[in-house]
Amino acid sequence: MGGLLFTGGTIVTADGSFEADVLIEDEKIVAVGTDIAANGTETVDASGKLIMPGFIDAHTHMAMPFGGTVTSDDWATGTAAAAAGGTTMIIDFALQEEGGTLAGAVETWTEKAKDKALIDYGFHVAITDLRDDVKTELPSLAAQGVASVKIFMAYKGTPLYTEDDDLFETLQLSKEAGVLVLVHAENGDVIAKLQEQALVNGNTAPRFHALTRPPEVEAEATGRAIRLAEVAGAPILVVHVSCAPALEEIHRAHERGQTVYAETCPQYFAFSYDDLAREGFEGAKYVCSPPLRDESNRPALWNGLKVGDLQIFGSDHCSFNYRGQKEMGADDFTLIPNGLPGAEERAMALWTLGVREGRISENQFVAALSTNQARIYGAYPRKGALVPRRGRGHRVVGPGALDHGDGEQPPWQRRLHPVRGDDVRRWSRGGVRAGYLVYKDGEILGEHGSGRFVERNFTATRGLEAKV
Ligand code: DUC
Ligand code: ZN
Ligand code: ZN
Repeated sequence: MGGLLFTGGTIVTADGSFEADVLIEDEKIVAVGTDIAANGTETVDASGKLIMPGFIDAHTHMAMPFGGTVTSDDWATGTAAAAAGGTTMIIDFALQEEGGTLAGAVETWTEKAKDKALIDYGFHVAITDLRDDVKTELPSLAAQGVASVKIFMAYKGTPLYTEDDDLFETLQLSKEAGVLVLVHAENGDVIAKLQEQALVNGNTAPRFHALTRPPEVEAEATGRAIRLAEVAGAPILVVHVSCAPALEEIHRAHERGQTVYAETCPQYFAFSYDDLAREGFEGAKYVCSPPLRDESNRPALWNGLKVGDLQIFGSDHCSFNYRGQKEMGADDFTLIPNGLPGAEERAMALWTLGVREGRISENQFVAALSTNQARIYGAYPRKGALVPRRGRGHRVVGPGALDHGDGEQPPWQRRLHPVRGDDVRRWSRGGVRAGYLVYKDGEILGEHGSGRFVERNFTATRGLEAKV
């Protein structure tokens, strides 16, 4: 395969920024330096552009059955959206089916992904039924390169919901197996009770989604999960942290020296409870869990990203159409499928609201979108770094231009997104995966099915307890 030489760009890594050329050959970065000779290699003029490691989005839900329907992006449209946002690898949630095994979940998700993925991918398995045979099976995940599992403390009354005893045992078993446990931390019992009371009182509008999931139920579950991990002596990762009280629990754990990783997402910075409370049924577009919060939470979340209490920024891409899907909850907010897209908008949102506003540095931006994701999820340095490497293994690089145009809505953008038309869209000019361009100037150039499964593990690069 021919190479690619990027010239004249500024390399931005998690540690610093510097001027350099980048040469990619045979799917690997072979040189980063100045005045690299082209020798006939296809050259991309990256003057005035920033070159960053390909972004990793470790929080997506493609073609996932949820809330009585299936997310509207499959692995073709969803990975195209991610590629357009500079992302070159996703880690998606493979759901264990009722009565099914963990291997079955990986198999089902592999079928969904393999002919459609445009970029590289991995899986976390969402454990929904910790039977005895599943406990025995869990350690085999690490050997398959699936180094993380997820537990839902919310969604009582659905197969996702998990009680504390199973969460605790999952933490114990995962620690032994070298698997990281992710938690969706909201108190499912309290939410179910508040929802029941809201409906009895005729409170059916979308905004009651937030009013029945107040910040305290997220904070309580976050603190509980962290303490259970402490008892188990296991690391833990809290996904989609949305509010200051939950972040306080994480900060306290860090002060105690506990290994707690935490993610936040673009929707908690771009939108607020006011969007959920829009006129009529418009608020349904903004229903996700944890819900959108009051803007007063934002300074704490920015500070969390800045000081490292929040190490990663994932999209929680979980798209549903307004017509026919969000509308399922027209008379009852509890039936509105939970989720917003964001795989494409994630980096733009963090750049526009974070770096451009001086809240975080461009290096912290790269850390949250790429390097920390690779480190925490066991893919570093094959992913998340811009360094020359010997030997086999493919490398990624995603050059992004800071100018962003308007343009027509590209075909993969048919999903509903509240920021459509906003000035944060379409900023990434090109994305490279396995040494060739998958996306350039609004066009998808890669082939569906060319994305590869990336095995992740913690033994090669660091212990689970290592600091990011
Ligand atoms: N939250 C969402 O908004 N959608 C999918 C699952 C989740 O936890
Ligand atoms: Zn979740
Ligand atoms: Zn999610």
